[in-house]
Amino acid sequence: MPNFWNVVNDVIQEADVLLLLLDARLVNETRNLEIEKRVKNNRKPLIYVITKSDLVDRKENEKFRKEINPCVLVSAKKHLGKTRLRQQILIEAKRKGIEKDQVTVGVLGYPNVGKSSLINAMKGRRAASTSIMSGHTKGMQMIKGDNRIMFLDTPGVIPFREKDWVKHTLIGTIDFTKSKDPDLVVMRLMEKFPGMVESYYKVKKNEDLEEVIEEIARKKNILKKGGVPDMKRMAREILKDWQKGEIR
Ligand SMILES: Nc1nc2c(ncn2[C@@H]2O[C@H](COP(=O)(O)OP(=O)(O)OP(=O)(O)O)[C@@H](O)[C@H]2O)c(=O)[nH]1
Ligand SMILES: [Mg+2]
Repeated sequence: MPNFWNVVNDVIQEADVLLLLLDARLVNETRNLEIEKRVKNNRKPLIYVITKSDLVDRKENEKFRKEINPCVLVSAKKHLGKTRLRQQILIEAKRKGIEKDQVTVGVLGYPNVGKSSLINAMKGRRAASTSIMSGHTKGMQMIKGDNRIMFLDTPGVIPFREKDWVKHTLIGTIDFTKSKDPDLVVMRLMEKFPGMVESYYKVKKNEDLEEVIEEIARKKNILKKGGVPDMKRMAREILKDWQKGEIR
């Protein structure tokens, strides 16, 4: 993936207020301390925005509210939290003494967390291009939200030295078609959310996670020659359903 940090740095300079978007299913995993540090060094206000809140129980995310502040829960898909977010942006701008008619808001985060989708939801129509494939937005894009707010969409970035490809596949930074060992990722998913995959595919829980994947493959008839469950192909299908937000 190309290095987009130069775009992110420019946006941090340019914006009055920054949003750091976090995926509701992986809030801690999508925090980016490098972005947070850069925003802080520039003395700009930062609002944490938990996206895709339609994919989790509300209760799940309430606990994060205490740790990360200020924090707004949104769903671009269901159009939730938009008014709260708008208010919070204007509050932060005022607190910072920004007197301009129009506040410039930089939208930052990991690839695929829903930056472009949120901007579209705030605007009320499609203006920023979105995709299930990560790395979709490739440069900065200015999009007028309304007469008070101008959004700057950015390409997603991951911390410099972070090489955790399993985590990146869970987040969707690496998409399911490109994952080398999808079975390892699915096992991490099952460890993180016990019972979720099993209940989605309606199979019994089993301490042996490989057997769970095999069981699902048998049920779905995803088999190799000779009728043996095709673990890798099944795991890739599971990842696809996860990345598309079907499994929850
Ligand atoms: N369920 C659900 N899915 C969402 C929501 N917001 C975005 N998505 C999905 O997440 C995927 C990525 O959305 P984008 O808006 O393109 O994400 P991005 O952060 O701009 O991604 P890059 O430009 O690649 O960094 C798409 O498949 C969207 O449909 C949401 O609120 N709920
Ligand atoms: Mg985008």
